[in-house]
Amino acid sequence: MGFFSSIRRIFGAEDRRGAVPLSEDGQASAGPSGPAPEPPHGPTPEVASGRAGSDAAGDAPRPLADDEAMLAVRLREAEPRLSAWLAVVLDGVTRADELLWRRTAFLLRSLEAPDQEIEAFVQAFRLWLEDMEYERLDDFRSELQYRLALALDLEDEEDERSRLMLKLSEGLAKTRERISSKLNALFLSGRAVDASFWEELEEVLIMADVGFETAHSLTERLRRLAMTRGVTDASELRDAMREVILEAFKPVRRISAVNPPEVILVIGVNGVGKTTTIAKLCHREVLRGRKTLLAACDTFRAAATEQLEIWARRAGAGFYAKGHGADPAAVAYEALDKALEEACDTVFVDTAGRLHTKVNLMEELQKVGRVLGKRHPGAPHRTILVLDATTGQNALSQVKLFNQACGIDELVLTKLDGTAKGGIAVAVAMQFGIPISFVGLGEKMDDLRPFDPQSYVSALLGMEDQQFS
Ligand SMILES: Nc1nc2c(ncn2[C@@H]2O[C@H](COP(=O)(O)OP(=O)(O)OP(=O)(O)O)[C@@H](O)[C@H]2O)c(=O)[nH]1
Ligand SMILES: [Mg+2]
Repeated sequence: MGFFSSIRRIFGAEDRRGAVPLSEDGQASAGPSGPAPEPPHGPTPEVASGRAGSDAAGDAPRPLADDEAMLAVRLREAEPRLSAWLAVVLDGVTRADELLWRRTAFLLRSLEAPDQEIEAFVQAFRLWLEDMEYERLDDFRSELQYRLALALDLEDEEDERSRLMLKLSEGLAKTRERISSKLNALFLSGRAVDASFWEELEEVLIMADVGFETAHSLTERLRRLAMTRGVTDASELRDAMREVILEAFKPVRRISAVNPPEVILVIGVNGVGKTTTIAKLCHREVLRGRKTLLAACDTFRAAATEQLEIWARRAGAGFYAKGHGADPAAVAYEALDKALEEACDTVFVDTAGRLHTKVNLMEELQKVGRVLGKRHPGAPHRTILVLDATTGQNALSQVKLFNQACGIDELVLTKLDGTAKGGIAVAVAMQFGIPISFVGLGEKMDDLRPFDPQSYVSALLGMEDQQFS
């Protein structure tokens, strides 16, 4: 079981309008630290009703310290969003110290999280900060919010979506810079939709690296749409353009009933970010309370095993390796032995980077896949190809050849933060119809986010003002 089972119930209930589910008297015994609380004063919104005490450990209520009583009032008055609650409880916190632990525990107690789980959350975060050697709040605030959002199952909330939008928008700034002034000039009110319009549009799309074929096909689709709708003014095509690009993205299909562990094979060319992506995905799994194991099937690079082991330790996951030079398929088989024995929920299989054009290396990958399936029927349940967004059009041939060899279920697009050519996502989506599940927007653990086509297209085309104001 993961963190905050009770909170998930609260947020998962029909009443999601609710403000902070602060309980006036439902406080359980003391959290990890801090003074004994007393019930807060002031008006209590409907949230207190019916929930008070439902998940408390049953110990006698403690009085709230003065500052906590004040914080409780401010929490109740704050907008019911995680970032607003954090702004309240982190007021005055500047670094990783006792005040931070006290305030984090206080927030979670206010949300009626069970004491034991609060303690575990705080302890895990504390260890992680020590390990990462982060001290200043600015360095880890985003990670704290990310962990809370995952643990509380709030990732789909508007709050988290706008954080993703912001990140994507920052990440795609370079691409947008290249194309947005041109797009603005194109979709100008009063501009005629004529041959030069279509020509320019195709050029702008090519500049964003959607590729020649995709640019052409997008332009054609938009042209047909303009004709059907009888559009003559370019400004009316801006939203239609968005629609046309969005059609390219297929939703990610999730297999609902797998026999655990779910095995995820991660493949791609050298240096695209496979191991980092596994670390980030593993981090998400662990935060969701899933027992996870990392299998070090990159036996080619001496440092690869060590790199993965460090990530496993940081994330709190299990780890299996045989060392440099071992047969990757044998490592995969034995890692599954261990995962089955230890009743793991999820296994990530890291593989060595390889050129998609090297037949013998692609065969090695196929063998890993076969062996996984032999040990655990149905495995690998998901095969993820990691693509580096900065590589541009070469990504297309990588998708093609890896897909032929292994059958790809999902794509993860990394390094979108550093590219002036973010349009590659459109190209791969349109040409292969393979869903993009996550995007990498930096090197930190919380820099991997579920791919949201709407936010992506808005950020790419510089339309966030219209969409998210
Ligand atoms: N800016 C940025 N850097 C990233 C991202 N993902 C990974 N990286 C960096 O890319 C580099 C390579 O990452 P790895 O995870 O080692 O790549 P790999 O595919 O496992 O590499 P090989 O195992 O050698 O094939 C590292 O420096 C990562 O920090 C991302 O989303 N954004
Ligand atoms: Mg690697």
